[in-house]
Amino acid sequence: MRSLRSGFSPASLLTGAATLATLGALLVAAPAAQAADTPLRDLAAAKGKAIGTAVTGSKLTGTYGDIAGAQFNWLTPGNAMKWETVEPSRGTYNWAEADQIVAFAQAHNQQVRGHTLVWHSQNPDWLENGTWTPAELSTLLQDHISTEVTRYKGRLAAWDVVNEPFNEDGTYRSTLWYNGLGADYIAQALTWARAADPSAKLYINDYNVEGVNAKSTALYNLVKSLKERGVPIDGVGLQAHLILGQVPATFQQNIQRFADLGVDVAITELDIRMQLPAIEAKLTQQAADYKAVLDACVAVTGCSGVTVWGFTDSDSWIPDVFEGYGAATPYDENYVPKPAYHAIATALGGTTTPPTGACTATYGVTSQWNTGFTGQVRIACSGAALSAWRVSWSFGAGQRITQAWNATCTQTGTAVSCANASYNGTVTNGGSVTFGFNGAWSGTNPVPAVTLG
Ligand code: 9MR
Repeated sequence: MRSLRSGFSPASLLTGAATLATLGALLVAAPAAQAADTPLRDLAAAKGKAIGTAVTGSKLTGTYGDIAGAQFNWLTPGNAMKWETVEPSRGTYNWAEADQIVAFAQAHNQQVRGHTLVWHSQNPDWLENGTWTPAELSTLLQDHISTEVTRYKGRLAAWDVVNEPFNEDGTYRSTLWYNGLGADYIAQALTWARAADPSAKLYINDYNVEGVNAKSTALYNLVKSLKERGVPIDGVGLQAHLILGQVPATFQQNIQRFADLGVDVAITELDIRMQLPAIEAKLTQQAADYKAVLDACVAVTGCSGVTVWGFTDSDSWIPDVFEGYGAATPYDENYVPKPAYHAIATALGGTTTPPTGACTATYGVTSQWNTGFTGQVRIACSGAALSAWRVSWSFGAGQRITQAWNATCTQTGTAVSCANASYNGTVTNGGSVTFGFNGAWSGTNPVPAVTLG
């Protein structure tokens, strides 16, 4: 349904150069109850723990950048430091995204976990499809590690040197490296990394090693023997890609046994996926699961901290890989903190009372031309619901709404107020409603702060 609002000025005719629209510029109105909460990074620091997130460099602006900078004290590049990213063709390096993330971290007083130097996945085709003698493979690996670790020498606190070396039964995974160099590629990689940057902590990182099982025991035995041999190994990364309701009962015991070996333990890639839709009962269970993971790390001195694998559901690998699953991170896709966020805060000693849920309005400009623009507002609920809504904002730069649809909008001076139409007042828990409008602008067209009430 599309209804023309009466009572608005027609779009004024403007002259001058057209300005390119900032497509999709978004501003989220965070519920007031959450604005005063202590950032996770401050809570974690008070406990001497790291709270980190994987990030995508190109997204580190706007709300995504604000949250990444404000809430976390560690960052891991999700893909930017992988071999296929940094050396897509042999001898041609691309450090742009990795450099950007490291600079962002430095600007925000954050530590960086480098990820990852030796893996069976996300290698460039030239490497994966090449035919190499063991000697050539060894040289390639040494050069790669030396080049990348040296580039960030002194600026990274830790490296996931070797990623995912084991099968589920605890045998070594058959990879380019294992097949070409034997199991000792791990010791060699660690030794080369130490030589390139003696100050970075060196980790072996794997998944499905959170509880005591055959795979984590193989990792345990490897770390034990590396230490006995004097190979540089400082820590183990337990990735923790978990499923709702399935935090292993032996999680803390497992962290403790690694810590007792004298290595750091980091939870490096935490997410907890659920079958969609993300109804309230699942979000509540997810919060309990997040809390169990954080509690286990807080309880063991040798657990250095927890990194989530993306902090928002809009930047998570889960929906792409597990069909029908998602909602695995602490913020929903509109950057609204979920119960899981508050569970992390609570586990880190936060004292605020978490709101049971929230609805937020998000304003975006979807297209813009020299005299006009089309905007949209999305109202989304997570852990809460609405039966009617009104969204208000102030157009500080003289913008005028000329037409609205899926809402009844009025504008008095700069003040705009849009209420639900007869058919879209209900926003279910986990659901959303969108309305749109056309407007006129001149000079600038900044995104206003919107209020949902
Ligand atoms: O988050 C990463 C995603 O963007 C990539 O498409 C994917 C490819 O395998 O890798 C993801 O990160 C992985 C991490 O590097 C190692 N552990 C498993 C993670 C999820 O696949």
